[in-house]
Amino acid sequence: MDTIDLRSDTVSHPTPAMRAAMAKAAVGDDVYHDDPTVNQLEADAAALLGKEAAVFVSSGTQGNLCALLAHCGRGESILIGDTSHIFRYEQGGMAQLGGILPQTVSVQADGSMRLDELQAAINPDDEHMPKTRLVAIENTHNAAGGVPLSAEYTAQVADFARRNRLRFHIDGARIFNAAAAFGVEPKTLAEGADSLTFCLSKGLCAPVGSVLVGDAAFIQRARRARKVLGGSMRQAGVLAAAGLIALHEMRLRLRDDHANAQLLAEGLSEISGVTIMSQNTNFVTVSLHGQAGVNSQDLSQALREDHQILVAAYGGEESQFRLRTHYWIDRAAIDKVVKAVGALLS
Ligand code: TLP
Repeated sequence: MDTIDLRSDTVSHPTPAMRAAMAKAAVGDDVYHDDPTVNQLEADAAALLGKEAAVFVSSGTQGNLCALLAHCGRGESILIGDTSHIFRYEQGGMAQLGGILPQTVSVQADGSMRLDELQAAINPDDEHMPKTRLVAIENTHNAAGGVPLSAEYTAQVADFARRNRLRFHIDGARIFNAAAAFGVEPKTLAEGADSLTFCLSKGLCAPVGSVLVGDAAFIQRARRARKVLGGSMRQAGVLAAAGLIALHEMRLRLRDDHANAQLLAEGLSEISGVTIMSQNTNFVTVSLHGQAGVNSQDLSQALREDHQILVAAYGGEESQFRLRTHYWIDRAAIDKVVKAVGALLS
């Protein structure tokens, strides 16, 4: 990748090892459970997350929706963070397609939801109200700036769910970043959850795919949901082959991305006009203030045109932009970005 693309970790391309593995992947018809590479990916994913079974899906959005459709019925509701990806950026698929209602709870700066607020949001057993069926958390939390949620917090939510007879789902799109940040095994962050979706196609570089894990009966229901969503694939082993490399090799290097994000934040913080709003895992959120003399849209355009550097600018008066590191962003790229921003704001 010649361009330095920091808009998201979703932009990461497959590695040469992935392309080679895809070319020689053993395949079969996955709807008949005949694809050995998909079967291997699902077995390995389930083991890594400490669950009985797994299903390979096309995206994080599809994995989350399959989970909600498998856990909840029409007219039931879920407790979900007000800034969560599932609530804000998945088109309300649960309501559009499943008749499931979201009941939002505020997400705190550390990505958590307060347990007393979750408790207060549960509907009483009253025929006027949708039955609250599930609680979902997001780890790492995207809108909170990639902040990882600890195993202790996850255990508290699991306990809350058990006491209230709710199912517990984790949108773990970046669960391996959280595991790397805490230095724990991924299964530690899934303990007590009934289901978890994780993505192979973000910082892990696979071209396509996510995996949903849970117990065997749940995964059977999720497979039915995947089918009706048009998500059952045939010779998907070519994709799963890249997924296996993501799971076993790329997962183990995420700390490099976190270190690079830290370097980037440190470098940018020296530039006058720049404030680092947050730096967690592989995310850096930057705000420009008056001294910068430009807003984030202008800066992002100049970075693109003059330096082939892509960042995601947003916010009106707040004028923020976000950067995310991934496999294709090395230390030399970090230096270039810091120099380019410094030159444009000088
Ligand atoms: N997030 C994308 C955009 O959709 C915002 C990104 O660039 O970060 N859960 C979380 C926490 C996510 O961040 C995303 C993608 C998803 C689910 C959905 O995954 P996909 O894009 O595979 O459907």
